[in-house]
Amino acid sequence: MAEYFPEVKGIKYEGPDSKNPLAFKYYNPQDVILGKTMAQHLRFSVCYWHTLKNLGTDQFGGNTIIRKYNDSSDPMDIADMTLEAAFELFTKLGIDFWCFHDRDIAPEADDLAETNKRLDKIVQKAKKLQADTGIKLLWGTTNAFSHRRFMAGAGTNPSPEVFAYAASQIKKAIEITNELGGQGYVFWGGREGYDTLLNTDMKRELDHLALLLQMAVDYKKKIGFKGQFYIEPKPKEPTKHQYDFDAGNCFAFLQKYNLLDDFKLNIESNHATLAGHDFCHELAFCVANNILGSVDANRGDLLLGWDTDQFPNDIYETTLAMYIILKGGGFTTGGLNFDAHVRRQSIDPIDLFYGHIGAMDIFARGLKNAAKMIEDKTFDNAVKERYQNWDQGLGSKIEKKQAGFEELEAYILEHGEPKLQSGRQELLENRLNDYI
Ligand code: XUL
Ligand code: CO
Repeated sequence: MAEYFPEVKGIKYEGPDSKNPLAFKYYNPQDVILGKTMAQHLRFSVCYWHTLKNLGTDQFGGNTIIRKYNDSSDPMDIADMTLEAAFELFTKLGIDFWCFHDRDIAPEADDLAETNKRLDKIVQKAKKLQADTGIKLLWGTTNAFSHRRFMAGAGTNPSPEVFAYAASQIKKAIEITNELGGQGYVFWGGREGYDTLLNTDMKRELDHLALLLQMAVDYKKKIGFKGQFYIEPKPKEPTKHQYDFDAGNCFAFLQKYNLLDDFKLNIESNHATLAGHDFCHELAFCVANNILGSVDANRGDLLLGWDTDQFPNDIYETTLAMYIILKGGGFTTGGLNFDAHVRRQSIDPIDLFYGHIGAMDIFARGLKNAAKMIEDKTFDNAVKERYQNWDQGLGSKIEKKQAGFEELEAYILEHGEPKLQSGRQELLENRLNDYI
C-alpha cells in the first residue's frame, strides 16, 4: 500500500515538557484515571467526512487542499486510496475509532443497486483494515442531505418517493454499520426542517420523521444490530429551522413518539452554541434525563455565526465537559468524535495531525482536571450544601409529596420570610480556575 503521510511516523506520548509538535503532551492512552485508562474514558474517533474528504471549500470559494489520495479520474480508485490513507492516519494518530457517512466512503453511482454494490466493495476492504489494525467503528450514518433529491428533506420530504429513497439508504447504512461491528448509528436530520412555513405542514412532517425512525428501530431489531441509535440535535443550517433543534427538543420528540427506549443523543459542541446554549448545558441536560450517548467534539467561532466545525482547544470547556460526562457515568457505546476540519488555509497533510493532536491533548487535560475535581468533591460538596434543606423537614415533605398548597401556605404563615443563601458563583469560579 502507498504511504500517504510519510512525514509522520507515529504520534507518541512525550509528556508536558516535550517541545515536539508531533507528540502528545497529555494524552497517554495507558494512563489510568479513576479506574480506567485514558483511552477507555475518551474513546477518540476520527470523522471521515471532515478529515479525509474536506478540501477547504467554503460558501465563498472552492477547494484549496490537494490530497494525494484524490489523484485519479476513477471515483472508486479515489475511494480505495482514501480508505487506505484513512487507516494510515488513524494508526499513526493512535486513535481507536472512526465514523463515516455511507457517501463518504463510496461515491453514488447511477442507481441505488449500483451504489450499494460500490458500498459493499469498500465495506469489505474496511472490514479487513479494521481487523488488521484493531481500529473500530464508533458509529455509521447516512448522508440523506447532499443529493438534490433531498433538497426538501428525507423523512420530512413532501414526496413519499423521497421518503422511500431515504428509508432504502438508511436500511443499507444500518446493514453496513452492523457488518463493520459499529457500536452506534447516528441520525442527524440534515434537511429535516423547513425554510418557510408557507409551504410546510409541520405536524405531518414530524409524524413522518417519527415513522422513519420507528422503521429504523424495527429493522435494527430484525437484523439483530446491537449498536446504539443516536439523534444529533442541530437548530438550523442547512434549513432555517431544524426539527431536532436541541437536546430538550429531541427529548420531547422522542417521548411523544414513544422512541425514548431506542435512542440516545449525540451532542455536538458547535450545534449547542448555534442553539444559543453552550456545549456543557446540552451535556448536562442529557445527563439529567439519561439520554447522553456520544459527543461530536468541535467548537465554533465566537464571531462567525455558522457551524465552523473547528478542532476543540478550550481547556475550560473540555474540563467542564469531562466533569459532566464522568459524573454521568462516562461513555459506554459513545465516544469523542472529532467532527472538525482543518481551516481553509491549512493545506498540508501534516495539519491534520496538528488538529487531532491538539484536540486529543486538550481533552486529556480536561479529563485529568475533571478527575481531580471529582476526587476532591469540591463542586459536589458545594451542590450538596446548596440543596441540603431538601433532605430534611419542609424540603423532604415536599419531595415525598406529603405537602400541598394548603400545608405550604400554613408553613409560610407560621415561619415568615424564607432565609436566603449566597450562590457563591465567584468563589466557585475561582475554585474551577485552580484546576485549570
Ligand atoms: C453536521 C454534522 C454531521 C453529523 C453527521 O453539522 O454534524 O456531520 O455529525 O451527519
Ligand atoms: Co456532527
